[in-house]
Formats: sequence, structure tokens, C-alpha cells
Amino acid sequence: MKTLEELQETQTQHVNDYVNNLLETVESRNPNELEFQQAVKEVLDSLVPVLVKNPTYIQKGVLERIIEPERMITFRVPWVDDNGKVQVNRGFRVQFNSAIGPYKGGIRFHPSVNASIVKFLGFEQIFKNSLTGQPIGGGKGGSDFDPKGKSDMEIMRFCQSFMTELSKYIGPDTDVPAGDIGVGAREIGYMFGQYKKIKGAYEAGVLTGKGIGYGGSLGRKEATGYGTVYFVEEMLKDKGHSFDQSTVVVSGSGNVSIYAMEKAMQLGAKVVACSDSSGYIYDPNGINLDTVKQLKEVDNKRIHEYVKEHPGASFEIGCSGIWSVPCDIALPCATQNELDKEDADILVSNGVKAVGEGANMPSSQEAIDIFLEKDVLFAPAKAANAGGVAVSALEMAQNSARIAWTVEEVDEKLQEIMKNIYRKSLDQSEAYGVPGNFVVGANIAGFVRVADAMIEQGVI
Ligand code: NDP
Ligand code: 2IT
Repeated sequence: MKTLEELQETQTQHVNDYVNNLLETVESRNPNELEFQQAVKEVLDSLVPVLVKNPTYIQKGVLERIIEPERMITFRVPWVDDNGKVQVNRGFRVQFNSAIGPYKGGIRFHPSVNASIVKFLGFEQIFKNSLTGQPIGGGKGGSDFDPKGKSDMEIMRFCQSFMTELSKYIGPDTDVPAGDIGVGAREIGYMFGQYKKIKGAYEAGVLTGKGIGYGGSLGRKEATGYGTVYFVEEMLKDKGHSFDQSTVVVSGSGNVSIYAMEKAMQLGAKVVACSDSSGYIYDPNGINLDTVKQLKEVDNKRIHEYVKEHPGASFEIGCSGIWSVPCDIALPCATQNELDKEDADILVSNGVKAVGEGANMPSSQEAIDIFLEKDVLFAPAKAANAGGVAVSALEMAQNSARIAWTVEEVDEKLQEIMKNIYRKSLDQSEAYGVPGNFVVGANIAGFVRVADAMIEQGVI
């Protein structure tokens, strides 16, 4: 007769085979979609223990359903540039999972956007949104439109054309987009205006990240970056560390990056480097955030301009070099796969204590493996950057109630939400025998809520 241990081992082997089979299906059904395959693999691999313990999830076909979007919309976005020339871009919206609420997730404008990018982001969003505890499903959208170098009127015409088509598929109770790379308050404003014109109704909750004067929430702009730092601070606190007196490196210089730097500085850290897609700046005296904000939020300039105002700082071409800057805490806040195995090795050899992902899937799987192996505190994206979408859900709540909370009220709720996400992820990592592995903990905590809802709602 087999011992209990042997039986458990056989069971784990069965579940591993089942997961590997599913991953093969994902690969053959979504060929060439490497980012999507990467995101699914990370989640499914970490769900093995929960599937062994609760075979119902397998019996009810939850996994087969959760890896297939409920709907994927692809559309033409024609617009006229300032020279009168017709341009055509491709628009996407993936409505991935609505088990716990309307689809919710940002819109990205970047030349690299394709089906794989949108689907990886939409898939991640399911679990991230679940972790927030808010009633929001998973979705994502975007276009291969490149906002760089476009005039304000070109941006407006593009946003209007994009929304003319997207408006058929979204609404405050069906699908609620927001910003992401290349989409901030200006773009949300143009899209909201076009949606309102088409619908002939003021449906404030159809988009989040709106301007404060017409239904936006105070604190939404800061929420992702602040939330990332709140999560990492919790993680550090448990180990007797903190941001205070730490040296921090933050990649990117966009929305997430700027407010991650701001909160880290408020907590007493010295941020010495940040970047854009052309390269990174290193300022041994500590980055002057006012200069970065002026360059990026106001003047739309490249990051190397920083050095003109701060001669003590230097600029290096190429963005991945930023990880060779010695630091205690690294916050990748730019884009997917911006931190690979070699970067992880360098960070570890320079003594990094913690890595917090402000961007979505910024670390490659090999990089994550190194951090976990070397006991670097690692905060994975879907837990660490969930503060943005969490405050988006608070914006929806305010819109429904036709009220506006103060910035203090929103920030207090954000801190509470980030602490809850930290606690849930830690509890699950402990329950499944990998204490402090927040990749496993966050994936399981995010999954269970959605999976249970899917089972309760039947096979749909
Ligand atoms: P922004 O457009 O405001 O900023 C993006 C920053 O990343 C810029 O500095 C940009 O440089 C840099 N960047 C973008 N693409 C690349 C690339 N391919 N290579 C190198 N650098 C690049 O976007 P956000 O700050 O909103 O988003 C950053 C990340 O955070 C993304 O992964 C996004 O999905 C994620 N995120 C965003 C949330 C939000 O609320 N906005 C919420 C949760 C996650 P350049 O200007 O030169 O292109
Ligand atoms: O990746 C993300 O969570 C976002 N871009 C924010 C989504 C949202 O709906 O606020």
C-alpha cells in the first residue's frame, strides 16, 4: 500500500501533467503570443498546490475557462494626421473575465501593442483586480498607435476614432477602461468626451482616471506608484527594514514611476536613478523630482534633459543599464520584461534587499527565480501595482454615489487595500508551504476568489 506521502506525490504529478497539458493548449492555440504564454505559465505553475488540495477547480473546468478570454475585440482605427494624410492603426479590447464584476483594466497606446500584449495584460488583470477585494473583472485594451511626436490635435482625433468603435462594447456596468502606457488624463478626457457625445448621456463611471473636475477621483494619479511603495514598505517592515535611509532605483519616468519615487522620497529614501526608453539618469545627490515632473508631465521631453539642470548627474544611453546602479530597493516601473536574468544577477551582487514591480510583468521568469533563490524580498506586479486599479474601483464607487471623497479619504483606503493584499498574499504563501513567496501567494489569493465565483455561476 502507498503511504500518504506517496499518494500526495502521485497526485501532484497528475496535477503537474494536467497543467503542462493546458500550457501546451495555450501555446498551440495562441502561437507566437509569447508574453501571453509567459503570463499564463507563471500563474498556472504556481496554482499546482491549490489544485492538488481542491480538485473541484479541475473537475469544474475552471482552468480551461479562465485561460480563454470571454471576448476579444479587434478593430480598425482610422484618423487624419496634421498633413491631411489618412493613418490607420489597430485597436484592441480583451474582455477576459467578468466573474466578480464588470471588465476593468487600462488602455495602452504604444507601437509594441498587439494581441499578445493585450491578452497578457488582461490575464494578469483578472487576478490583480480580485486581490484588491473590489468588484471588478479583468480586461485590457490598446492600440499600436505611437503618441510620441504627435500634436495635441492628432492625439485628440486618434482618441475620438478609437472611442467611436470602442463605445459599442463598454459601459459603466459592462467594461470600464482606464489609462496605461501612453494614456493619461488627457487621452481619457478626449475618449470620455467622444463616448458622451455618442451615447448622449453622462455615464461618468464608464472610464476611470478622469480629470478631477468631471468625475475623476482625487488620488488616482498617484495610486499605482504610492501603492507599490506601500506594499514594499509592508514587506520590508516584516523583516525589520524600511524605505527610510535606503537607496532606491526606479525605472521609467512616467505615471507609475514618478509617484513611486515621490512616495519613496516621502518615506525617507534617496532615489538615485530613473529612465525612459532612451536611457537612464544617475544622480548621486538624489533625483530632483520637480525637474522630472516638469520634463515628463509638462514639457514632454526626454530624460537626458535632466542633466542640463543638474550637472552633478549623468545620463547613460540604453535603459537596461539602470540595474547596474547599486541600490537597496529596485522598483521596475516601465514595461514588461525590462529586467532579465543578467540584470537580476547584477542587482543581487550589488546587495539589493527588495524588488517591487510597479510595471506589469517587468521581470522575466529567470530574473524572478534568481530573486526568490537569493532571498531577495520580491513583490510581484499583480500584488504590488494593484493600487491603481483599486483606486479606479473607488472612482467608480464615487461616480455611482455621485459623491467625491477627499484625497486623505482615498489615500487611507488605498493604504488599507495594499495592506490587505500584502496580508492575503503572505497568508496564502504560508498556507501552501512557501512563506514569503508572494508570487505563489498572490496568484493563489487572486485565483481562489474568481474561481469560486465561476463555479457558483455555472458553466458560462
Ligand atoms: P507611462 O506611459 O506614463 O510611462 C511609461 C514609462 O516607461 C516611460 O518612462 C516610458 O519611456 C517607459 N517605457 C515604456 N515602454 C518602454 C519600453 N518598451 N522600453 C523602455 N521603456 C519604456 O506609463 P505608466 O507609468 O502608466 O505605466 C508603466 C507600467 O506600469 C506599465 O507596465 C503599465 O502597464 C503599468 N501599470 C500602470 C498603471 C497605471 O495606473 N498607469 C497601473 C498598474 C500598472 P518613454 O517615454 O521613452 O516611452
Ligand atoms: O495595469 C493596470 O492595473 C492599469 N493600467 C490600471 C487599470 C485601471 O483600470 O485603473
